[in-house]
Amino acid sequence: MSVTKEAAGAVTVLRIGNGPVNALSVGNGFVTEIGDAFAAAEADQDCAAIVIAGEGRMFCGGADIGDFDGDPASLDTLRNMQLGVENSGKPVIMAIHGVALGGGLELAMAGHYRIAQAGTKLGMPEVTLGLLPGGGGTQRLPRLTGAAAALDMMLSGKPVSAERALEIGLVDKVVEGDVVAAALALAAEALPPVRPSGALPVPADKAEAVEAARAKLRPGALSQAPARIVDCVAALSDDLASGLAVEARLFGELMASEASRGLRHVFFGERKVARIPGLSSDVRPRPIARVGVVGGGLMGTGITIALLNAGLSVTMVELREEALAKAGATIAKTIQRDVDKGRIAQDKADARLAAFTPAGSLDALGDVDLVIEAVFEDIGVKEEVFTALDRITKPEAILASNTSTLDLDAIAAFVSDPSRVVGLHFFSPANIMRLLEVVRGKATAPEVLVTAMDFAKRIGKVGVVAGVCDGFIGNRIFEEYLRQAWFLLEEGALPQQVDAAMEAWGMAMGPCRTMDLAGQDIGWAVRKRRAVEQPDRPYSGVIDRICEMGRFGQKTGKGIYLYPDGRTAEPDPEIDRLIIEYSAEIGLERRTISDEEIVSRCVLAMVNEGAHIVGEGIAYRPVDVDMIYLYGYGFPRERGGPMFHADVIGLPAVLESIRTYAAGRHGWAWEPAPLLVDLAARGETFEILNA
Ligand code: T1G
Repeated sequence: MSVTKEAAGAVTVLRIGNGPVNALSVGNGFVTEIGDAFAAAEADQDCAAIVIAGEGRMFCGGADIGDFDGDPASLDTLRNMQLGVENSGKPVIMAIHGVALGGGLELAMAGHYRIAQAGTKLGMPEVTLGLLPGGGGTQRLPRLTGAAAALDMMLSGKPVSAERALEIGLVDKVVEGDVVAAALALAAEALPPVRPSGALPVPADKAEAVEAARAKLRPGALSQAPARIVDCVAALSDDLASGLAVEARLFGELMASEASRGLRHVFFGERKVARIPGLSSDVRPRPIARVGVVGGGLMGTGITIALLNAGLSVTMVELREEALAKAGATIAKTIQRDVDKGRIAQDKADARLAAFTPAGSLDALGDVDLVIEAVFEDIGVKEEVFTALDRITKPEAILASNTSTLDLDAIAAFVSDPSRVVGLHFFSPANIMRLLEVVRGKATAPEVLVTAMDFAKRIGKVGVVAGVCDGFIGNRIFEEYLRQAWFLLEEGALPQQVDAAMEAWGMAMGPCRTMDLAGQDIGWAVRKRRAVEQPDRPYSGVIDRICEMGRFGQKTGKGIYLYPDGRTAEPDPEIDRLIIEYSAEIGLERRTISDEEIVSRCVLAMVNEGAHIVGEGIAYRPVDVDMIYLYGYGFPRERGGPMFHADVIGLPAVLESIRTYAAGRHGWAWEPAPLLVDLAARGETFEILNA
């Protein structure tokens, strides 16, 4: 952590440095150090102007998110430092490069002038953390850019380019070269007058922009940050201090909110899961340049697109000529769609397509660094493929299976050196879903695991390590969630009630609709297999009755719901009747089931299975379970994940509910996880295991 001072003639250059993103940490004294260095420069008779710049690769990535679990007043230190900058009697020029985000952009706006290096990103991502810009951003940004542009930045959380920042008045100049030199040149030209952003007038479009933004707010949203941001802009007046006071108060409310605590947990969580406990940092990833994908079906195609989008060279092997041609056409069409939608330029699309090589034989994979197998979920087919790959590929090539239901250790045994086998379980659609379960087999070498995790980050996925068990982490939990959903149907709920309750609670999609989308036949296959492997853990038979009718969901036009237009789910009275008749058939008197019970049983089923999984060492930490459920199963980010949510409820209360269910119908499904029992008894939380 440092603030270095350099005199350039009559200009003092302060460079701020604090870790990888120059986070404006109050806790470690960094903000105070900036304030002290600034005050010294201002008092320096030989100093006529002050330039502030960031050390390393960026100006500043924001306030320190870790500071927010403490006292909200800690931000006053940051606010006061920024006011000191803004009220300086000497002109202050901000030299911005890399990124200026959140509190970092607020610091830049406390300056009198802003010069940005071309390529810089400037943004207000606080809303993604369930917060609002609490360091004066809601009061200064609209004054610089107008209320509409400011609200767009603060409500979307998306950064703007340096050029866009120039257009809207957020920066005064964009330069190609050294941004500090440009700032010094500005100061040398003609000493610019001080120009406090906070002294600028309230933007003329305030009322109209606030009204338009309010109209777009979602009243039932789990995070109230968007609404509070609009409130702060509505509070803009000629009295800057009163607006800042409203902002500080509302920031404190949001900081304490469950939604923000959940979102901040996710921010750190998605980075924490990248760390493999107990692995020496000198285990380095192998270089991966050329990848082979085996299988041109839905998954193989999606995986190939994801890899091409990440700039990798991919050879797809599909033995069936027609399927290979179809996959190639889908790949080309998908990449071209990104051009048509303005997401990428044509030359980038052409480069991606040029990196794709279709092949009809596994012999084409002789020089790849990694193979990802995505063939039919049958152990015999896997054996054929891996036996051939063992013969054809380089000894140092990593062999990965995308299997979601088969035993990875059994697959690894088909290879003479099983240490090079790992699981890369993608989620469909593989080019869209960010989750990647990295399955470590008994024999998987540490270097292979590290390479797989590095590869996940490189292709823009959230990689989470899972041990080998039936369903790894995500699907194993998902099956307990579905088990409760199907029991609820036979006990008295109907599909639309179960889905509506879960979606009102925050799930992106209810269980019935989800399985109609994924394919009821896939769930049916799992239940058939488990009926043999785990006969003492039956599911409700009601869902199988629907499958026996050939109603596999959206892809067959009918599932639990009807899909008259092929996409929109409509309740089907015939299925409602089938469910009611099924209850009678098994002699079960249906009862009215509350939405609260639906949510409680579905969510606590996830929590309990997650606790089993962590306790068994299949997941390293509870936060790994959280990230899997957020990025693979549509769990609401504002609730942080199943395990984080259990901590919010309190583990003793969670255990009490589970014990109540364990004493009830199908209580065998509610065997409390030993880890949960232990933590609850000690008054501890899952969080303590995330360190
Ligand atoms: N606070 C604390 N730690 C942070 C941080 C932050 N703002 N930003 C990054 N880190 C850590 C991160 O956890 C990781 O740690 C390391 O830095 C590298 O991060 C008052 C209230 C800036 C685009 O939301 O978007 O200001 O895992 O791997 O890929 O109004 O970090 O190595 O231990 O992500 O190069 C607003 C959050 C905060 C921006 C760089 N700012 N950060 O990406 O590195 S709230 C943000 C990012 C606020 C004010 C409000 C990205 C990045 P570790 P990284 P990167």
